[in-house]
Amino acid sequence: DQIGRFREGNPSPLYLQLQQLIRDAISGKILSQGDAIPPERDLAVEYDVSRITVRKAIGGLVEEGLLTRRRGAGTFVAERVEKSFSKLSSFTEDMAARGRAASSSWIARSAGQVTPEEAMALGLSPGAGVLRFSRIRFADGEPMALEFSTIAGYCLASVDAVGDSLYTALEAAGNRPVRALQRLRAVPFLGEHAKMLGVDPGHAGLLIERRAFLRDGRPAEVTRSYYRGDAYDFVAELSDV
Ligand code: 16G
Repeated sequence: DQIGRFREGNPSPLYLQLQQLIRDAISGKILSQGDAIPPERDLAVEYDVSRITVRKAIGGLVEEGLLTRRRGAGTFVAERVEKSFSKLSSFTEDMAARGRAASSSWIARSAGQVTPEEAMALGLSPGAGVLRFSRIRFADGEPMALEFSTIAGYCLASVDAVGDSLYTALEAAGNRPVRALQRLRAVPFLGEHAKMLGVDPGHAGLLIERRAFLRDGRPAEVTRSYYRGDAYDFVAELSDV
């Protein structure tokens, strides 16, 4: 049996225990993205629980986005990250919300003077100080995105203030952005970028440029994020009121 067993004497409800076993199996790579979850009735028999319990467990994980249902085919470990296009969240938070561990590796980081292009993007004056961060972003060790960030110098004390999460560092400095503009564009991954993400040259990517601002309206960030096209769904809620 792939998924593990109930722990004896565990007082929490069975459906939650079953959810935990499935989560553990996914984080322990016993179940991988795209793998099928055994049919409801098999799980019910195997764990000696009702089908209602199994349905509730699976339903909850589907709602969380950890599992997906494919009509007529069954339930699978979700392969894509669904990311809100309207929420000002960070990569680390997006991954945590899906039970995945975010990490980064640095390509480069430096402090310097704003370039003309950055000055235009951020609305900063020539000569203003900025911090630059280039990173590969991972989810559970799997490369998901490349990010190139320029942060206005007044937001952070130094490049060393940033560990794995830029927004955590900005928040700690009292300078987490509260508003942003984003632009999304389709791009192929080529050359070095494809290599860093471990995809074939020409692989589909999504470039999102975010310009983010502090509560007082001053610019904080301009970031170009290159997300793997096969790993992301961008979702937004639209209304006409
Ligand atoms: C997201 C943001 C990016 C931000 C980063 C901070 C998008 C399109 N981009 O990737 O602008 O710099 O999160 O993440 O959402 P961190 O706090 O994990 O470093």
